[in-house]
Amino acid sequence: MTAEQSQRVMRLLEGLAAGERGAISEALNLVDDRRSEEREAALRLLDGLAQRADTPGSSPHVHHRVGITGAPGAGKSSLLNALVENLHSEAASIGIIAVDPSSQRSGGALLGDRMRLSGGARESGVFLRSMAARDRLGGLADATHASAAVLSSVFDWVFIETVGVGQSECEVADLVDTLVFVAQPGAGDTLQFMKAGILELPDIFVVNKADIGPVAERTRSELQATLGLTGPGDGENWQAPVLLASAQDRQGIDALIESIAAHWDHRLARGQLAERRARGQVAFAIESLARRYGDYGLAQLGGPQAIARRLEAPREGSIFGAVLEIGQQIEAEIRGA
Ligand SMILES: Nc1nc2c(ncn2[C@@H]2O[C@H](COP(=O)(O)OP(=O)(O)OP(=O)(O)O)[C@@H](O)[C@H]2O)c(=O)[nH]1
Ligand SMILES: [Mg+2]
Repeated sequence: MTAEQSQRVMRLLEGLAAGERGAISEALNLVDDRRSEEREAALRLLDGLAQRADTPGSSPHVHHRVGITGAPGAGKSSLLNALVENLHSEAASIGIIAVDPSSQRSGGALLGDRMRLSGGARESGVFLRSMAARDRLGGLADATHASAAVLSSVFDWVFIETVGVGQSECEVADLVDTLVFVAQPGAGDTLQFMKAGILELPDIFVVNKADIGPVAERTRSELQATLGLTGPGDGENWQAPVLLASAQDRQGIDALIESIAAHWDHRLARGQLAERRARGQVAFAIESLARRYGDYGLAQLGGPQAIARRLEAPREGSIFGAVLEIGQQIEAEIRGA
C-alpha cells in the first residue's frame, strides 16, 4: 500500500469515527472497488474498523444488523420506511443497504429526502446506500458484507433490503443478526418456501398489506400452520413469529420492532450472535478470495474447505486482516509455482 493510500485509510477511519457523511460514502466506494490497487486499502480500512471499540450509540441495539427480504413488491421498502420513522423518532441512528432497489418511489426517494437533511449522518441519523446486483460476476454477499461493516461502525441499526429468492436469501441470512421475511398476502409464498426449503431461514415473518382485507389474515394462518410443521420451539430455540402489518396504514410497525428486538435479546442471551456473525464472516472471506483468485488460487492453499477451517480457527486480529494475509500467501504460491 502506498503512503498516500495509508493516509487515505487513516483519514477515513477518523471521518467514520466522527460519523461524517462524506467519509461514509467514500468508505463505501472504497470497499466496493474491484481494482486490485484499492483492495488492500479497503481491507486495511475494514480491519481498522473491526479493531476499534464499539462506538457508543443512542440505542441499546448498537450495530444490530437486520435483513429485510421477500418477493418483489411485497412492501419491503415501505415497511423499512415505517420502521425507520419509528426508530428514528426514538433517536436511533440507521444505515440502510438496498440491494437492487427496483422501486424508485418507495425505495430511494422517501429515505433520500431524509438524507438531504443538514448536518452529519449521525445527526440526521439515516443513511441509505443502494447497490445494484446486476452486472456483477458474483460477489454481492462480499460487497454487502463489507458495506454492512462500514455502516455498522457508525449506526445503531443496519438494515439490508434484498429481494428474497433462493440463493440471495441464503446469502443475506449469513450477513445479518435477524432476518425478516416480508410476505405478500395470497401470493402462495408458503408453498414456494416449502419447495425451496428456505422456511427455516427467516427469524420473523411479516405479512404486509393487512389493510387489503381477510386475505392477509388467511395468508398469516397458512404460514403459521406451515411453520408449525417444522416443529414447535422448545423455549431454547427461537420460534419465528408470523406478524401482520400494514406499511401503508402504519399498523403493526411497533410490534415488528419489538419482535426484532426480542430476537436480538434471545440471541444475545445465548451467546449466539457472535457465532452467527463468525459464520457470515467466513462466508464473506471465502467468497472474497474466490472472486479474486479463482479456484486455482484457492487450491494453492488446499482449497476452500481448508481455507475455511483456517478462518474458523481462533485468530488474532480481524477477518479482514486474515483475508489480506491469505491473499498474500496465495499470490506468493502462484509466483513460486
Ligand atoms: N395496500 C398496501 N400497499 C402497500 C403496502 N406496503 C406497500 N404497498 C405497495 O406495494 C407496492 C410495492 O411496495 P414496495 O415497498 O416498493 O415493495 P418492495 O418489496 O420494496 O418492492 P421491490 O423493492 O421492488 O422488490 C407499492 O405500490 C406500495 O405502495 C401496504 O401496507 N398496503
Ligand atoms: Mg424495495
